[in-house]
Amino acid sequence: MADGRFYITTPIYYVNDEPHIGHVFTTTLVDVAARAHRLVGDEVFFLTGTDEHASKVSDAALERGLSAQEWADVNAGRFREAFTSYRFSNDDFIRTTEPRHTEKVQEYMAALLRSGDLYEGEYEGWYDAGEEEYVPDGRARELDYKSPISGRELVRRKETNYFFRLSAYEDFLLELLDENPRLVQPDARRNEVIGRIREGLQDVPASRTGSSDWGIPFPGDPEHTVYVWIDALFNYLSVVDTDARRSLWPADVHLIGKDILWFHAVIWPAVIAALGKCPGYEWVTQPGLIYAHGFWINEGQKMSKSLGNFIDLAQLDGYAERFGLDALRWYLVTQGPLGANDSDFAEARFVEVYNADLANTLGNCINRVTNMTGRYLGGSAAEPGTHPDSGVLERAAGEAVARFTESLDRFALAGCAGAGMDLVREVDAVIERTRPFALAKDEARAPEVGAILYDCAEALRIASLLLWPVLPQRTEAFWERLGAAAPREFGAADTLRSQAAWGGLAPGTPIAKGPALFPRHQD
Ligand code: ME8
Repeated sequence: MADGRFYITTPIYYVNDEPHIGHVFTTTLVDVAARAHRLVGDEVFFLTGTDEHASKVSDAALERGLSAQEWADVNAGRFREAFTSYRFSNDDFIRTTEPRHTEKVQEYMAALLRSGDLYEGEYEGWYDAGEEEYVPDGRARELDYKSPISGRELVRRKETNYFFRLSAYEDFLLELLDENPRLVQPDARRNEVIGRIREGLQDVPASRTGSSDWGIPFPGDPEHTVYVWIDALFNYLSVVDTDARRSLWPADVHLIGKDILWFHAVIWPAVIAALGKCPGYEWVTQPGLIYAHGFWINEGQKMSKSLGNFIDLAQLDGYAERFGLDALRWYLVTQGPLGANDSDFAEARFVEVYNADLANTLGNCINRVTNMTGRYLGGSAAEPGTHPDSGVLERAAGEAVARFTESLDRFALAGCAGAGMDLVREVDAVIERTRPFALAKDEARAPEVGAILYDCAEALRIASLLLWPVLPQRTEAFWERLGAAAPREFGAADTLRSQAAWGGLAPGTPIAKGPALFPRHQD
């Protein structure tokens, strides 16, 4: 990021089923971060995609009488379509069945075999079939031999496999985490990871054998396929391991859910370190941040396949139709489990937040300012000038921009959104204090009215820039009313710094009234 490049990833999602709120949530957060970084002028690369070689994919295909590839194609198509309809701004979409990925994975595995970090051996342990992972013995006992995710019994399994020498990386990982306190966030997650590493690391399987040949053939031993988790993690690397993209490495942010923290905060850094020691891969260095968010629950209940209560695309689309896509994004980002805790997705809360923030604050403030500009100023921005609250909004806008960039640096996306919305609240406060609607009755005070409304419109212009990453559609509609180019059309020189400079709104600019951007929702 220091070099103005910003590479951010979502997990790649399993294609045993269609997308649900969890997938939309993580991808929305990454979309917001990607847009925010583009806004501050970074060259952004936003990667998402699908993880296809899991046995739950081939099992689900079998149940439907399809080949694993056919079923993967169906669901990868659903993910792609959904992500297009949600207007995510991803720069690439990787499917792990694509040759650009499978060929690279074979090269990485071959290099790790040569270095000795992969070896053939026998393994017996407690296996969580749904999650496709072995659970260390001590942890399996703590979990009462049940999967923490699905609740199903862990099974005792024995196999001859290739293994990754994770145990050799215990000290390395503890040092890495110690020297880079921001590598794994939030802190609660970081502490959890450190605690578990201290309990001791076992080597982990890197290949599988069995009835199904669904997977990437293991180099030199086609009886084996590459273990799906190693295959999947490598997507972050394979996609940018080309002459044109290699300079994007390392990823600045891997955003994930707390369910897959271990793979990203322990196995992945160890694999990176192992590969980085291999000739030709010295450039493969550690990521900037591995950020694990919490989970959504549904109306107070944990979501699970067995309960059949996942908030699915049909429900999310329903919210987007009733309230707009931006409103759904706003709810996900401002009310979602961005930190270590879980959040409840509840319809009543959605409506409450929509009305409070979007209808009564942002939408209403834009209405007030554009209506008053129409009524008192003939519909265009007046000259700036002095009034009793002069300087208040200019200062507030400067502070909001600073808070936005500072929040972005900490990956505090709700803070970025809050910076924009608090500036809108400041505009409301100035209107309440200065009362332009009352001053307008006295013709002698017309310049003051013009000056107040200039400040209000200018602050709203800047607030809408700060809100753009979360509310791209409606803020662009507002910008168009101000006759300004939308942020998506910004050139390289039009970054937040230049565009948010106070005074960007030229006097005389027509400020069109328009339909309510966020109509109040009545039950
Ligand atoms: O784990 N709340 O894929 P996956 C919030 N393929 N986010 C949720 C969620 C919830 N209730 N449920 C799921 C995999 N997620 C692997 C990843 S990466 C190299 C391989 C989100 O389809 C969250 O981001 O099970 C979680 O990490 C991800 O979906 C898991 O998606």
